[in-house]
Amino acid sequence: MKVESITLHRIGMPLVRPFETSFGRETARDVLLVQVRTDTGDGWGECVAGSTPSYSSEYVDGCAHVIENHLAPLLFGASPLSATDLERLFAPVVGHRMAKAALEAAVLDAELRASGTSFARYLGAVRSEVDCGVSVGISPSINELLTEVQGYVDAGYRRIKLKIKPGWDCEPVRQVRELIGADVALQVDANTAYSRDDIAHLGQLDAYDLLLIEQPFDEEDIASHIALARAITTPVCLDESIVSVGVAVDAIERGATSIINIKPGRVGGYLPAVAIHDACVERHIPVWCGGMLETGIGRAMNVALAALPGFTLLGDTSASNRYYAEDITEPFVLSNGRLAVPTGPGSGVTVRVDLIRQWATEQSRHLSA
Ligand code: NPQ
Ligand code: MG
Repeated sequence: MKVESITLHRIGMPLVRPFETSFGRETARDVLLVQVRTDTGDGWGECVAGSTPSYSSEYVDGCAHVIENHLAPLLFGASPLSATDLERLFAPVVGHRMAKAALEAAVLDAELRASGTSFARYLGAVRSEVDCGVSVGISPSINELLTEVQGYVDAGYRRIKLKIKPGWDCEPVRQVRELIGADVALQVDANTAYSRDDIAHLGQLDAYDLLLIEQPFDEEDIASHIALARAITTPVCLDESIVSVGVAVDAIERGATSIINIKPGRVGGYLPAVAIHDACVERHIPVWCGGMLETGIGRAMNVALAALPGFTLLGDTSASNRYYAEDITEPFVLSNGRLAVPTGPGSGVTVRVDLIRQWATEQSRHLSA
């Protein structure tokens, strides 16, 4: 396959409700979409970076710049090309995994569409539908949080994840546990908002039968996660820290994490994501698929990934309407707490180019050799 040109589309998608985490509050999703044209047809990918470097060091303008100036030239210079070549091809560019992942997704989509293969089949899915969880933002009040959580339980979500930060942790968790009862799975995500001095405080969460506590400390601070894992009974799960197979194996072997959140964007693509999955399966570490407020493009691919055998915990693979009133593909609709894994070639979804034009926040950029 040969990549002939790349078009970068930038859109703003209004969220159905603001999404607040320990690092900020989003009211719209600023998304970079990547469309590749190859000699065998088109493919689409999505960049999961946010508009500011808050979740991680990457951000949308930075990703667009790296793609245009550093990654696209490498792609145009390589022929013939397969998605499996990309990790090596992009190796001269250090880091910038979200930018690399967006291109990888688009190349993979084009390649799989051309061969009539679905993402699910190609990645190794073993399920035709996946059980779904939902991530619930920090609320203006506990009452509003309880109303929102009840809505998700009523909608059929099988697992609730609460965003926490200092000042918004034990009491909201206690009241949500009381509301949903012992049978609904519950977990929390701090997005690095705590420090090592908070270990005793975080130990109070052990009272609420949580599935896990996700990334309480800095991305680079593996040592504090080891100390926490030794001090509390709630399992520690890393998200932001896990950027590669090497880091994943190191964190597991050192006892920093007993569960891993896999996000293809954070680790450089779907192929690195599968490699982390495989390393975790080998070490009996359960994994689950995270979410980055994806459009239907990334959502379709994530649902396929979440159907792999090691994804034994429920992901943040929610329905489209958790975030968006209208999606840029066919919407993903929850049925009995599950989403169907797409079966069509590539991602299996069709991009609504009319909506991309309507929601564009910048002129599309066309890149070619
Ligand atoms: C997480 N996601 O697991 C992330 C954090 C997150 C669903 O909880 C713009 C870009 C907004 C990236 C909001 C969920 C974001 C974002 C939240 C990432 O940590
Ligand atoms: Mg997280």
